[in-house]
Amino acid sequence: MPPQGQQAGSWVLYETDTVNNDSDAPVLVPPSAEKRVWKIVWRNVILFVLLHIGGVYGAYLFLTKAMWTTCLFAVFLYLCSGLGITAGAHRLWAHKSYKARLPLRLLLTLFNTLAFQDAVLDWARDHRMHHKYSETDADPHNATRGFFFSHVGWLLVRKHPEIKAKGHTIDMSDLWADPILRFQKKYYLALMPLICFILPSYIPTLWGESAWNAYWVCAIFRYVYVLNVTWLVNSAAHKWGSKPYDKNINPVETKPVSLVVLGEGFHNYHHTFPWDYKTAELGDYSLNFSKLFIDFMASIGWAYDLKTVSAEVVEKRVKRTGDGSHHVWGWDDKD
Ligand code: ST9
Ligand code: ZN
Ligand code: ZN
Repeated sequence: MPPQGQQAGSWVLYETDTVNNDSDAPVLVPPSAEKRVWKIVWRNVILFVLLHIGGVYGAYLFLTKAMWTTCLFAVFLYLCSGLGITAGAHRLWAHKSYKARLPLRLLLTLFNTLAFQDAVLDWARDHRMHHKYSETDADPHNATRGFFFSHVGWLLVRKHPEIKAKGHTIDMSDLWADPILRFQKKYYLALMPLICFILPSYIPTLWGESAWNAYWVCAIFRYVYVLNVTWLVNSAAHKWGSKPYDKNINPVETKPVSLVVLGEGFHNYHHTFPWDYKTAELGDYSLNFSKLFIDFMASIGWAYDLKTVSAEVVEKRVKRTGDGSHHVWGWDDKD
């Protein structure tokens, strides 16, 4: 049983050493794994199990039976729906790391609905909680509860009461002011099935693909794939990798994850500087397709006011809180 007042999963400063009871000095208590009640939502468990079985079947058809044009279309849908999350829900709406003109906001709303990760207004609310209360019970996918919980388990159980209790501290008025996002939320139950499942199953029939293959490959497999790579940011990118910018937090830098999530695996940087539109220090295009997309949109004037962090600020932070793995340390050695 944790000491009274301790919030499981977070570092808490105590007035006295309640563990050894022998000091009046404040102590830091590490994140604990306090037992939590899992109120399982069986409907979600069943749907996600069926969805993943369908995803495996879709992957089989992708590798063996589907036309190459259908496979190419599935990859195209992966990139579009991925951008709807990375460039849209995440960098534009949750973090306001750049601004977008109407055509881009419309395009990203379409892409976002294709990704079916719930309405932007809900996604961004959870994500703002994830940053503000990172790795505490008020973080919807609190990574201190283990890989499975942060990957998918959090979508299979009722939310921790702390999320609802602290939820009111998150200001969402900026996003509620956007009529496009209100429209998406209001009509989500009609728009999402049409854009995420029906159109991807129909379009490949225009070049002679069977609706069966199109459904399993372009709708189900593509959806399950994008879900899982997105979830890797919450699980793997909070677990395995280096911490060049802040060694005191769990999020890490991971290139393999970055590659599949279009540039979102530089997670130690992102949690340190969440307002940077690159979500990475350098934003190498090969590992950051989302940056390429936003830069292109900026070049045609659809994106503007791109926020970033100066090299000086990054370097200072690296030296103050980094784990020593950043190349800045190498430069120091040469000086
Ligand atoms: C999905 C989302 O998969 C994935 C998000 C991943 C995020 C990744 C972030 C990493 C960085 C970006 C990297 C991107 C990489 C992309 C790569 C792409 C290639 N604040 O939720 P309810 C209150 S979705 C404040 O029902 P339950 C509020 O009053 C998959 N308040 O809680 C709310 O009412 P309302 C498809 C909050 O009943 C009420 O509580 N979708 C907050 O405990 C009830 O909320 C699904 O499968 C908050 N944050 O149920 C749906 N939250 O909303 C899955 C709640 O009316 N979800 N409140 O205001 C569910 O079924 C349920 O939410 C539940 C919890 C069972 C999980
Ligand atoms: Zn995170
Ligand atoms: Zn973020």
